[in-house]
Amino acid sequence: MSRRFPPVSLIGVPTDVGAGHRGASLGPEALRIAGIGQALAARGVDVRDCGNLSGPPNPWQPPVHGYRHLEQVVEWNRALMEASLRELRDGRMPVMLGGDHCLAIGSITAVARHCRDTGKKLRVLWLDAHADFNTNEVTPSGNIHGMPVACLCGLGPDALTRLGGDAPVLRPEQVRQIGIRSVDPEEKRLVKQYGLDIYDMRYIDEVGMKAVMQQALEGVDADTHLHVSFDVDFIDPEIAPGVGTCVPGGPNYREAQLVMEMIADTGRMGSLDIVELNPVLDTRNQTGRLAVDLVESLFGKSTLMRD
Ligand code: B3U
Ligand code: MN
Ligand code: MN
Repeated sequence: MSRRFPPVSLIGVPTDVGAGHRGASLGPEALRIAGIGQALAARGVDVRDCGNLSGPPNPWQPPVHGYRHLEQVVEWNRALMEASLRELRDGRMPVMLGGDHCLAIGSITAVARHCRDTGKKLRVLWLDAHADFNTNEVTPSGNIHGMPVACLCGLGPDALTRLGGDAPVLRPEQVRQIGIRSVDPEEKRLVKQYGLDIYDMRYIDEVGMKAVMQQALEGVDADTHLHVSFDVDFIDPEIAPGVGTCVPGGPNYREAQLVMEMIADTGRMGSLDIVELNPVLDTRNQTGRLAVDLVESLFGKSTLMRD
């Protein structure tokens, strides 16, 4: 068994209630078919597949007060928070197979509670094309997958901001966002107001991914729990077309690999979300297979002979 990584629990969360396209609900199965369990086991990681959580169907209704499917989003997130917390308390690393990105509210609320109980410092790496910092007042869509970072920072409905009891779950300075290239006009104002640390594509172009990751990981030490929230639309859609909201100009294969390798090198990743994979929009599970390939790098598979 791998000495570097704790045992892993795969938690499937087959829902797209927070998204603007149907299909992310099929993400968990696409990741399994792409071999996520076997790939981690081959790296020497002790893997348990907990199967899929269950929750309400997607009613496919328009937004109410700026939120689409709030009740269903709360229900799925509550189930995920409880499942993640169980695995964390059992000494295991929850790897959430999403599902859309609204689910990060549940996974990260669980991680934050666990960090509070164990005295660890929490750092969140948000790999995404989007800042996901909308509120019901400024959202262009009402889709809650565009709001999880705001909710975790205390901006949102009580049912989501207080899922675990206390709010806010996160202070903005605990979050680093990487790969961002689509921020809505009012959302831009909010991220500036809250002082979010955003490494957007322009900055990545200017200084390079290595420097970006060194900065994003600065201060991560033995007392840090690193949560990685990996929205698959982070990667350039030329190589990762299987997502609902493609934004051109993302990290290429090598840049994405470097991100994962540098996270693995810290040895501090304690939890992971893999979200927004939409097999309905994919070609022959190309994006699912790429996501698994990148997750292997997160678990220490280096392209060079460094292990
Ligand atoms: N910012 C837009 C689009 C979006 C956010 N996250 C995704 N898409 N995947 C919104 O609807 O909030
Ligand atoms: Mn996202
Ligand atoms: Mn996104």
